Amino acid sequence: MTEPSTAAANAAAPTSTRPRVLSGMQPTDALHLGNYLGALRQWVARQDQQDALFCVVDLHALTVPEAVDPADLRHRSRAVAALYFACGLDPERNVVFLQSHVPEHAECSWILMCTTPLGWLYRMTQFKAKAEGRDSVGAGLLTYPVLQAADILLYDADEVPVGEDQVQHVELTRDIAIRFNRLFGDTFVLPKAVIPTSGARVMGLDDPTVKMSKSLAAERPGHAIGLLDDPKVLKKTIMSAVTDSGREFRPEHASPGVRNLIAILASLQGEEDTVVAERFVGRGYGDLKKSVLEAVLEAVTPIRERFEALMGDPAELDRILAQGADAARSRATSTLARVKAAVGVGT
Ligand code: AQP
Repeated sequence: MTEPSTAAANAAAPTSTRPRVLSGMQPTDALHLGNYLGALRQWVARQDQQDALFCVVDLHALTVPEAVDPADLRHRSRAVAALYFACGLDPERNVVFLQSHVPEHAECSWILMCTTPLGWLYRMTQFKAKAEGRDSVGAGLLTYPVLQAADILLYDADEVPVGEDQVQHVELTRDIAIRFNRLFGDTFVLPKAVIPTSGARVMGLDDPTVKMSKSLAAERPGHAIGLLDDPKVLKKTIMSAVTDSGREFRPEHASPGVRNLIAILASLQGEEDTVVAERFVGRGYGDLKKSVLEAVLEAVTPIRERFEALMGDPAELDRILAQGADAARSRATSTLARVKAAVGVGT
């Protein structure tokens, strides 16, 4: 991996005609195909057309403290960064960093927390889903979308490339910025979510009525296609995917599980769902699953190989992340100074 000198130079550049982009992932568990098709792949595809920062949002991983093993979190955060690079993000063209290395995120989040109505947070569907059935819920689970707003607003991001499940949070960020600007004068750029045309919502293979998610993958073998899963595990997961009682593919009767497999294959092959569906009319589900397996292996095998090489040189990975954090901080400090001046603190 090469020196991220351009990333640092980009960070110092005052403005750019390219859209400013910010996105990130939580290092909660192993990343899956939904994370790749919904987010990572478009980060990589557009890296020449944008001025982008990508973080590993490790502070967000603390929202369910029962699930936190400190040594494991430290390792996972680096592993997620390595996976960003293994999927093709170039540290020379993007600023890549760990959220906790830039303390301005937490400080900005506090100021935004004070202007965000509680009702807005209680309405978030992710909060409702993640709080459901728990005896006790930490305040961070409720307020983390405000930290996410700080992540985005600190970098004057115009665009936030995410999967469909995160659109509500990006809209909340926009509302938080609008409210702040109204109360304290124009301070924040208003961001918008950008979702991919395919792969924006990959569903679980064991239950196609729920989205593929890292937390469910940790509890349920067969739920997700892990980007780093062993080929044997991938085969087992994909060949056991839930379909329906039929034997062959009929588009007009396709169940959610079958439609999910078609959508995954279409997204991996860069084709329309209808075009892929046409090819499988009258063919057995086994054929469809084998094609999905082949397409998945073709996509993830080089990613896994690059990931292993990157994880084999932890000092180099840390060096790149330290440079990313410096570049991110130089932008975050100037926005935070603007925010503090607007509200009358820190001066
Ligand atoms: N199933 C999915 N299909 C398409 N995109 C998806 N993303 C997540 N699941 C799918 C996108 O991946 C990015 C990861 O964001 P995150 O790590 O902040 O968490 P998340 O959205 O809550 O993702 P997970 O995998 O479901 O994690 P857990 O289970 O930990 O909550 C986002 O851009 C997301 O839209």
